[in-house]
Amino acid sequence: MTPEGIREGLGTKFMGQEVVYFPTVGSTNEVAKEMAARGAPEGTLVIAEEQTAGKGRLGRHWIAPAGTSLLFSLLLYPDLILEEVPRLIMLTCLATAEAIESVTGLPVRFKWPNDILIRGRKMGGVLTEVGVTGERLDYVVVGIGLNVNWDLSQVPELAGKATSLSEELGREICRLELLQRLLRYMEGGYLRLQEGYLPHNVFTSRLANLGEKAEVVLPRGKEEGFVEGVNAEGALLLRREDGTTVRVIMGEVT
Ligand code: BT5
Repeated sequence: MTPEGIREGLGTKFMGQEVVYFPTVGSTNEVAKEMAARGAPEGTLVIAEEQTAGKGRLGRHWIAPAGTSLLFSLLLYPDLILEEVPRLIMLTCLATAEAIESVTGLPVRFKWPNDILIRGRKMGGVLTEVGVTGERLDYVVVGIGLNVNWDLSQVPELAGKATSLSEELGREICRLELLQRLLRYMEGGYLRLQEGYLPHNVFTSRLANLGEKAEVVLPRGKEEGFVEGVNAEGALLLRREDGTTVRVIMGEVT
């Protein structure tokens, strides 16, 4: 993958038209945030073959050997308020799912709020970071990590929980094709989002545990209930045994 190769035949207006490429970098999200501070254009793509400090949420790490994955961040300046950012996370998951399905035919499901699953195993994740001044949203960095061509059963801490496209398909796939499709879906969805499109119903329809019982670990305590869906604000809706519904804004589904 090269910046020229990524742009060639991409056909987007802005998504991925500016490419910042690294063989190795700490974290593409960190670079994208620096690019925001320098006023880089909307849709700037920061992509790396390898990250030495790949980030997950809440201080967790993202693991990927060099050249095996898609590891990238998109810099966006959406016309949204901070509370609406979960829409962009859901939209990103949907664009990713559509791109994966169109290239591989594999069914993609989600685990709220940001996991991309194939046959119940984590194949990718989304990490969104924002820049704010007071109430104003200055920028959003959307980071995406996708396991494409590598065997995760080799990693003891992920074995049985994670998977890749090559593991599921039994053959390697073209990362460039997947990336370009994802950028196209992402641009289309992003433009619709700016016009007021709400992605939560489609996102809900792809939840792996929809209608099932789930336990969610909250910042304080935990909640248990049947997964009813995700609302427009991106909160997970759980129906408790007593029939009441609780909205979970932050938590980990176990
Ligand atoms: C995520 O976090 O799932 C968001 C991951 C985002 C990574 C991208 S790569 C490009 C961009 N630049 C960055 O620095 N980050 C973004 P979270 O939900 O917190 O999940 C992290 C957890 O997933 C870890 O604690 C591991 O248990 C597990 N994990 C780590 N690497 C994995 C992998 N390659 N595949 C599946 N699971 C993994």
